[in-house]
Amino acid sequence: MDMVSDFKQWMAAIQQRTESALAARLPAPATAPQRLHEAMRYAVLGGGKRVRPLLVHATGELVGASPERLDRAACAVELIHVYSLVHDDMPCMDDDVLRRGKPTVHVEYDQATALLVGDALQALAFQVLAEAPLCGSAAEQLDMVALLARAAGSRGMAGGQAIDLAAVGQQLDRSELEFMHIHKTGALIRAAVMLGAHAGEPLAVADLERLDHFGKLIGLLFQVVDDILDSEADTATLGKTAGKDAEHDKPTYVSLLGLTEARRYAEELLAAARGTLAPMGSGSAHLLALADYIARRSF
Ligand code: GRG
Repeated sequence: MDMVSDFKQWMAAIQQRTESALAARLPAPATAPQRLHEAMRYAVLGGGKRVRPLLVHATGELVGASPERLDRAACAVELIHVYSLVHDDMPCMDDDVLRRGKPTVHVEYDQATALLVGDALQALAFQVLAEAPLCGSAAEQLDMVALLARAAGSRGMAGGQAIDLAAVGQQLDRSELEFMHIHKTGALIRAAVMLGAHAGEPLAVADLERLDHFGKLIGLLFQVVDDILDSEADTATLGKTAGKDAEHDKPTYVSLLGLTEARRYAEELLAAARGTLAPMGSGSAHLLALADYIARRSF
């Protein structure tokens, strides 16, 4: 089988097992409080590319972690991601009505339910990470819990979101934009790589640092590509000015650098990410393929 078909098959298999692992860990819809549990399942199941779980598994494979343990780390990071999407979509933030092709949680249910769905998903993420052995020692598992907490908190994703909200209508320079995205989108992507890295055999510090740097680069890459895709979609469908988030007038890589330079920057980040993993050998094939997928995705 060629490498592209192998990767596609691997990706579909991980997406499927992530769906089952999430479905098994979410509270059953018929149990009380029924409306909250239904809404949690509505938010999490049946959608999304599952990029973060794919990263957990690809990194975990590289370090010989068991797939069942990786499922738990993958669920934890995806639950945090979905919580952030549910809250981000609310009227007090981005005020979006569609997510993953269906009405957002506050539209389908109501705002209070959406708030609680986010809260409960965040708590469930840490429960899943903490409630059974996940790696070599309890101390290392605590490190994983702390790692995810830092990535989600005010010095990670939530902090990045705060910077983003404060930037509406403002001019950000390139380093400020970078700082915001390294936190808002990048921190969780980086944490996904590092959770996978901690779930297997202990790694040499140099290899851990390599993976951490790789995670940082692809986190940024993810956002640069997201800005490029948004800009292309806006220009194609609505005839808006390329690169402007017309709804909120937020700065993006495209508005700051222009489309050509933003594309060039994405290629530069991809090459740097690939280069970082070069010393890690053939075990990193899926991780490299995921970096390519993040760079070349069309949605
Ligand atoms: C509310 C604390 C809090 C944080 C929100 C990540 C985030 C912070 C908001 C999401 C806003 C957004 C659309 C950012 C652009 C990049 C991004 C994270 C896109 C969505 O992630 P994908 O493409 O989504 O992985 P799927 O649906 O495939 O999981």
